[in-house]
Amino acid sequence: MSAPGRPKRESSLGEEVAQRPEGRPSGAPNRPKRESSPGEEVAKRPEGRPSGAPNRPKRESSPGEEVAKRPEGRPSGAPLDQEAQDSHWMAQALAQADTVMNLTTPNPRVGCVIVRHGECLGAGATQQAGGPHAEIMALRDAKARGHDLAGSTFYVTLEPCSHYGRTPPCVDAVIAARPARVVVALTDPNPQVGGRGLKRLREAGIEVVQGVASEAALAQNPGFVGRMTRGTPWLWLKLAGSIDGRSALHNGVSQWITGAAARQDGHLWRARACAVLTGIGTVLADDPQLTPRQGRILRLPRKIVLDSRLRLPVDARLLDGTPTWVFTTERAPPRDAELAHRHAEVVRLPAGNDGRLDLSAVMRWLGEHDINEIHAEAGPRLSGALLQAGVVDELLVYQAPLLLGDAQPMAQLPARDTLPEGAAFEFIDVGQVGADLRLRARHAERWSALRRAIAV
Ligand code: AOF
Ligand code: ZN
Repeated sequence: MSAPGRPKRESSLGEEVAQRPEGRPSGAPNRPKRESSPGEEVAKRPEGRPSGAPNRPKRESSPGEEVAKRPEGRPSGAPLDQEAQDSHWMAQALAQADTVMNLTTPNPRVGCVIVRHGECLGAGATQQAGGPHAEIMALRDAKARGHDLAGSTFYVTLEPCSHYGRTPPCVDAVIAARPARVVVALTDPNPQVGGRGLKRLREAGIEVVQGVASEAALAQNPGFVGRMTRGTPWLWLKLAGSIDGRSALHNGVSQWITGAAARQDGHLWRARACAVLTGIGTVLADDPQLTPRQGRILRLPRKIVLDSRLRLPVDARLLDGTPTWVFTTERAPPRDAELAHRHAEVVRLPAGNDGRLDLSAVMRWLGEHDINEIHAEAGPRLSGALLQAGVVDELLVYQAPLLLGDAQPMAQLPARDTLPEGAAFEFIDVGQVGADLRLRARHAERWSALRRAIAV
């Protein structure tokens, strides 16, 4: 936050940039006052998960948050039947996965707990790609505590893998521990696994239960499941503006529309994504860094710039050594070598009919290059184009309690003569962040398609 008397200007992406003449001092009248320090508020949140605003609630289950409060061990009160026990312990496994939301890409976030007679014997979550999977971490934890695991139950949020990837098959290690049961939330949509892990367990005489808390597990890994089943990443589009949906005044001035807490919350979402995507218009106007600067930064997301004429300046602030892809068309000038020096790889794709980048082709390319989740944060034109191209899976919208009147929209979309049939998006989380609202809405059809693809 800027010190009094040293105003900073906020870029349209909510980043502070060097002061420019039009910058309004931070104490300006229409800058809402925060009741608590947003920094503190964010710091209190559990690890790395884009968070929980105070009055968060609603329709999407947020397993990590709920179970984090529960003590480990036998569920309290009357003895639970098998189904209730399974959902209790699967919630613990989901909470494990929640701790690695910002770590595992391109692998899914998976959690595992090993239980016997109501006692947790070991727990773990997937590590960085190339590192151990959740089951191996839980096995190591149980071993370190001296437990023999014969007759135990493994709760895993994804089917144990059966293939040699960067690591050996988890299913062999699980079978070797001689559990009586393995309970999984999702089957693995990776065609190299695809049910073979569960088959191996059954063949070894282990009881297998599948489909426990599968929707919550899918919500932790929409990108991995999307990439494996439809070939493209899961993309959320961050928008910020006023309650009348405006992102800047008619003259382009946009600073301090949403407050510091909302901007910090936006950074938590950057930290979670595999890549942060923006357009060249925003880079030229605001020179953003596109780095996450809040939450547990366990690895840096890649950066992606959509730049059909390859105008990206070599001294752009976002070129800070983080691997970057610059998507352009085949006709763009040959600047590949100078950008390569700045760790930016130029990716040339055929232009669409309008001479611009074909956004669906960009998404397919990213899916082929192991990108699970994209945080898109751009100006009204690219935001509108992403929506028009039908590549937006989720909206992450911050709205300040201001009305800006006839001004720039959050997303530039063509006028319509009729109302669209049925709402494309459905709210999954609505809450307040500082003085602003945060709305999350998921594209209903794209979510249903994901659920169908993995039989949830
Ligand atoms: C599991 N447990 O915790 C995860 C699994 O290259 P590797 O060896 O790391 O394998 C990656 C694949 O393993 C990934 O594509 C997915 O199918 C599965 N992820 N499996 O048993 C885990 N993260
Ligand atoms: Zn595995």
